[in-house]
Amino acid sequence: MSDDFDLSEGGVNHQKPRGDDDVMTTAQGHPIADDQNWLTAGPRGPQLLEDHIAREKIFHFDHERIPERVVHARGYGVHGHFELTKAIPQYSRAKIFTEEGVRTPTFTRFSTVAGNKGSPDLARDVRGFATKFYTKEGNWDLVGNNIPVFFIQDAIKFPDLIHAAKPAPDRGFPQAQTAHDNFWDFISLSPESMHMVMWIMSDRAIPRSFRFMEGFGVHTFRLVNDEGKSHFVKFHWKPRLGLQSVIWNEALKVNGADPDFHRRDMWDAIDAGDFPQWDLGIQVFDDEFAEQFEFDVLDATKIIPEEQVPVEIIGTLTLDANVDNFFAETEQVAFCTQNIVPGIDHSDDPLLQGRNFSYLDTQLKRLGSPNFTHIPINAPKCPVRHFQQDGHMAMHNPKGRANYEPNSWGEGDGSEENRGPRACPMRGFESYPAEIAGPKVRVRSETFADHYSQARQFYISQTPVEQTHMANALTFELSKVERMSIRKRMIGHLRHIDDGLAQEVADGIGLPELPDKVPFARKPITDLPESPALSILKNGPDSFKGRKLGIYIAEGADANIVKALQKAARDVGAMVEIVAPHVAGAKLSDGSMMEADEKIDGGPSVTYDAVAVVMDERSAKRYNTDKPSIDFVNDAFAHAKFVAYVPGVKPLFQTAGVWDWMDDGFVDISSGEQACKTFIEKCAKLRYWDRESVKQD
Ligand code: HDE
Repeated sequence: MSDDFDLSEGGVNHQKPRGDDDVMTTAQGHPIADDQNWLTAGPRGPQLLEDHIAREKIFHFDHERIPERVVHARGYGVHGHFELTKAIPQYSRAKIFTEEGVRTPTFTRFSTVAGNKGSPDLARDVRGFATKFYTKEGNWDLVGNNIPVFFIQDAIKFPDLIHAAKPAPDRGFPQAQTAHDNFWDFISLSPESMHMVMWIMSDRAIPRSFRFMEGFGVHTFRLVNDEGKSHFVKFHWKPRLGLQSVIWNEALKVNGADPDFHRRDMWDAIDAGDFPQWDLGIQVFDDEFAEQFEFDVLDATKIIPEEQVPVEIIGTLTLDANVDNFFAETEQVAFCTQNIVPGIDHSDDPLLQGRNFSYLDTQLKRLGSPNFTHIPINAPKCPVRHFQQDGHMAMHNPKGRANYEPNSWGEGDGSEENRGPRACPMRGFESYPAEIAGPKVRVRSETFADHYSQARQFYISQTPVEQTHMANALTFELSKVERMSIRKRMIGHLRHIDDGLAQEVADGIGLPELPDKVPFARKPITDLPESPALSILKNGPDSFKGRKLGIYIAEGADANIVKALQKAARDVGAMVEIVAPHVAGAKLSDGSMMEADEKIDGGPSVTYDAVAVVMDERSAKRYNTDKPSIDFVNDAFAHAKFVAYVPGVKPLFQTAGVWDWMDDGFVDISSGEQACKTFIEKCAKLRYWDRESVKQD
């Protein structure tokens, strides 16, 4: 205590250094004697400008902020590595794709799009999934999303889309939400958005964790091999832990209970050594396939169903280290879609081409200097040699006299100077010499004109539970839209996708009759087959691994049961947290004290994948009027979670209104170890969906 507390006369706490190593200095290295009092003229007199120490401290503080990203401002980055498991020299000459078993260091940043830097994690939104690969041939940035299509087909529309989605300019709200007039006005006037709208109205837009999401490069790219032959490619990230999302009502509550839910989840998993992994998959196809495919492969509002071109797994990404410093790494990382390496190339997708301009440009604005590649998180981990120099914050200008080419330094004329680097046609990047021809025009290609067929395909590929969630989401969003004309126009689009869905949403918002269909540019194809790969529930995990169980205990809880349940969950690789009426914990039946991770108010059931309530009747009676305790049980029921219990909890479950409604999603674990195991096995399904009233045919 005395070490930490050294009060001076004014009550200021002056802590002393422990040795020479922790003497505080200014940014200029001057040792500081007193960092708590500004130099003044007399103890109560005015402050003196002369105080260079105080002024430096305040000066630096005043300039701590940099502009947040104009989109994807809210994000979380982690380090990792990519390991190639299957070389593909037949497709690409890139070393990262040819050297099997080699580990390439990576930095991945997950994000939401619309919200500002401080917005809550569970907004209904697309998630960014951007990975920087520090390859031997320079940085390759795969700047993707967790949804494989996009709202618009041409980059020139991006500012409009984002303006419409962000808070309205007059009132400055709503924050991190699409449920407002401007967004749906824009969308309902942009038929090309309809496929993406299906995805963002699905549970894909409210993932349970970054760890349980897929990632997609979205655009069609090119792979180019040693002989200069090109194939088209789409990139996919497949989470080893399977897919999982939350329910909308749950998302709303998580945002209140823990706005950092996603970043905390990632931090905790990595901190615990439970490293999330994704397999990198490629869909490779040639010109011939592109020619005969129903849609244009350059149109970023379309997918190529996995059933049509299978995803080939070629490597694994492992995220294994949290950042040391959020600002230095996560905030300063600068992804650029134009960062590609020899063997990978762009396609003519007009969304991708616009992005290639935007990302470099935005880094200058945000990081303030063309030397942003000198910041360690952005610096390649391979040799960098060029004649670029100077500019703000230049950290390593090229050495020597030669700063131009061609030059004749070091050419055997006795000059000792280093002549600097030279371009290398053998190893260097070469653009694929695609044939291009045609007039210079401002038109959208006719081949981009089908806006509904794949939207429908996505919808029909979902399970009834997921379809209901989509109808509910559309109803929620359109109910927040004030103008009736926008609501109707939207339903006019839905009618091209699925009349049943349109009807459900119309009923949901209370429209007496279905509005007319909006005109289409091209007649939708209505017989595209279902694609099971598009459903989350058809691609969930088969284990409770990586998930989190919350056990609510109170005084008198059966010690054997609590411990058996903890063990059963940990045995399958799940995390367990103890919740109790007091954060100090609760005294169990055997007299031992079990510490709590959360007090009940801070550990609501929405923050867990499954819950258990273990308390004796006396405690259950004591807490059966306690609102957070009632919500814990009630929400777990409403969100279709698996719930373990012991008979003593009856008084609490009764006031929570679930006792008479207990279904197969409830498991009595009072008989001990085996019952606990059975419960955890059941939890592998993640939710007991039968509890939700599903759509009847
Ligand atoms: Fe971005 N996008 N974007 N975007 N985007 C940015 O770059 C842009 C698009 C994506 O974690 C910005 O560094 C345009 C599609 C991610 O740091 C900016 C267009 C996809 C991230 C930008 C798009 C994305 C960004 C803002 C229309 C999925 C976060 C800050 C053509 C394939 C990266 C920044 C991170 C960030 C522009 C559309 C993904 C302004 C013009 C499609 C994951 O450059």
